[in-house]
Amino acid sequence: MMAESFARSKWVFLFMLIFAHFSTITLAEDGLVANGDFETLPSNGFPRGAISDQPTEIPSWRTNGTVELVSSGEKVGGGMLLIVPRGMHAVRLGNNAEISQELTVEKGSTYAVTFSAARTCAQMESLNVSVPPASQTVDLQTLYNVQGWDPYSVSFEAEEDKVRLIFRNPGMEDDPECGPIIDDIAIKKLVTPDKPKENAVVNSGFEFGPWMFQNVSLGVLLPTNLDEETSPLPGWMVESNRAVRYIDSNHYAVPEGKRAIELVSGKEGIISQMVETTPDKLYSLTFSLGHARDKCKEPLAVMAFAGDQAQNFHYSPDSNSTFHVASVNFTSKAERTRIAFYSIYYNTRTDDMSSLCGPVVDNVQVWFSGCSRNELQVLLGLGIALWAYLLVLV
Ligand SMILES: [Ca+2]
Repeated sequence: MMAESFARSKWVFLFMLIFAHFSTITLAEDGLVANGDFETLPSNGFPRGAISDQPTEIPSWRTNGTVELVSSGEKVGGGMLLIVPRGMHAVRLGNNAEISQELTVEKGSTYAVTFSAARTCAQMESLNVSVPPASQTVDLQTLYNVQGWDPYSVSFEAEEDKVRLIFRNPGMEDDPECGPIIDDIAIKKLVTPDKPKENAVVNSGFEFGPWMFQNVSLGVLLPTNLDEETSPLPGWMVESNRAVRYIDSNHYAVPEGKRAIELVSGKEGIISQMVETTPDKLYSLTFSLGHARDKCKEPLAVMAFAGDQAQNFHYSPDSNSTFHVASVNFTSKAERTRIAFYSIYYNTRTDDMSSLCGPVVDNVQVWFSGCSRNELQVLLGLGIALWAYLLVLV
């Protein structure tokens, strides 16, 4: 009897152990990471006023160096008002300071990290975002909009089930009150969409991309990304120094679906993709060219590249629609053809004259449009031969 109950309790214990083990593996869900908005109350309360000597406790995060929890409405030494992107609190990273958090992810998957950042001083400020060994430094020098902060997205491929997401200020400024402010950190597991049969472009409508907060109207900036395998915008690269803006239909006019790209950096903001083509065939690149209805000052125009073809297109305003379709014909030269877009002009909004904006590109398609000249000659030859044959018969 004793032995039996002992055996039973042993099983119960084993079962509980297994259950406890599995319950600790909770994969990071799409959206804010734990205390990603820095609104969780620290055990000793939110710090008040200027930089304290005590290291700041930030729930769910590990810190290193001078990391401050800043509050909305707070001022720094020079009397400058600190920018808190959303909510009441955010963090500021001092020289070489960092915050990090461990995330449980799916090994081998690609994740996009979305975060909001603001610079505090006019100096060169940047932010290094890493999930070792992946690391990317985002330049915060350019102010893309008048509010002084912007959401950004970078991506990484998970090499382990547990990874550490690190934000570090690589700067060494003289003024200790300088250093980027970050807020609203979210992640999203990316899926690469299947390529439709008749279109060679992956993620042609930009519907697959990084996390966007429903109530943030600034879109998400996509900085330089030369690795098409690990891109926050699956299939696409941003092969320029400056960013392009990923926009949503909740806040912008989007030609098709819920997402599109706004080219906000003139010739310095280029998106591209290498598409699969069959050499020596005629193709058409078609895309929607639009206005985001964000008070962007016209004229709006893009330069579209497809293989060795480059053509510019001006957006022509139409009272019935916010976009029209443009196309470029090209003959493929290889098994991969580069398609790319940039904005010809540097546009700003008419209301504040300084927020950057530009033409919208969406629904990019590359489709087989016919035979090459050589093949046409062969067909023509065959046609003539057929006619000759028929004439002989008659
Ligand atoms: Ca779209």
